[in-house]
Amino acid sequence: LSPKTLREASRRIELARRVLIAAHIQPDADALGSLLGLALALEGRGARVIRYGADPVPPYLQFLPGANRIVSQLPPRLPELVIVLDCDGMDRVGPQWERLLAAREVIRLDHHVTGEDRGEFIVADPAASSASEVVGRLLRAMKIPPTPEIATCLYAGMLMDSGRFGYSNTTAATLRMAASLVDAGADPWRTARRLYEAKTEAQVRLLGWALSHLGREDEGRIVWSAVPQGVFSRIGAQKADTEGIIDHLRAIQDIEVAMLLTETAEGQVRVSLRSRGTVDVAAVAAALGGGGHAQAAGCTVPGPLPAARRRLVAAVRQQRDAQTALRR
Ligand SMILES: [Mn+2]
Repeated sequence: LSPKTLREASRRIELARRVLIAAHIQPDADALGSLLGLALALEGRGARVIRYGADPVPPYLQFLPGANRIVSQLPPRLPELVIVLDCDGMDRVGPQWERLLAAREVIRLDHHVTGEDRGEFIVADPAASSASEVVGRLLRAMKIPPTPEIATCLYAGMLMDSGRFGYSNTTAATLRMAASLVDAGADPWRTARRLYEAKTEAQVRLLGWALSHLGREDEGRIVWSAVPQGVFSRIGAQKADTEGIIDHLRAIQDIEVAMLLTETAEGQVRVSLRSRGTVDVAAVAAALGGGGHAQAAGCTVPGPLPAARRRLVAAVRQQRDAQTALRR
């Protein structure tokens, strides 16, 4: 991500008086942290900001400043500028994504290997930990000092997407940005408690079910768990309650790929993929219509669960073989 791109983005954003900011469906801490942090920063400059999210804010993220101001309906007339955050493609915004392209200007700010360009101005750094980190850099370029509220939003996004500063996307720049947000008023202990120690009983039970029903392939190099729709209703869990389960699967020593499959009410299967680095799971997900990073990716495939699982295992093997062939 070049300073020139950041300057160009700041210039375009500074000109706008009315802005709509959106993030992806099934929002996580980075989607909402980057959205809400940027919204507060631009409001501080006198802009009028609409915070848009197609899906509701999960309860554990309702502490983020401004979370209660997110609307799920697009206004009849779009503002001159639309900013889309934490999305590797415009369609991640939800069913209304094509309408957003009607705005005079669309900027997409992200930290994924970017998907197709739909005519928007793209500000993406695949080496950044999170969209929140990229927003932090944008605010620096715009010379906007973060308030404690802005710092809290961005810090939460960075903490979650970096795996509490433990994933391979954590760099010295990540930690410096995080430190500057703590200087600005973010509270590491309070934020970690909100993100990681506010689970419902149903979430913990769902985790227990997923871990006690895990399966393995290829001498344990691939581990998976597949949660049928019926388990959600029996436990009283929501689909957002699967957040974090995949990290427990990945924690098993000597695995190469961990997969979490969850059946939706419509009979589709949502797939989360994690890799220890030997298999590029972004390529696996992309082959099945999804996307993400080399070590963390996802896709949605048709059900039923056993067929989806076999398809994913085959795709992982194929990708592993392709990479082995390349190395020879
Ligand atoms: Mn993110």
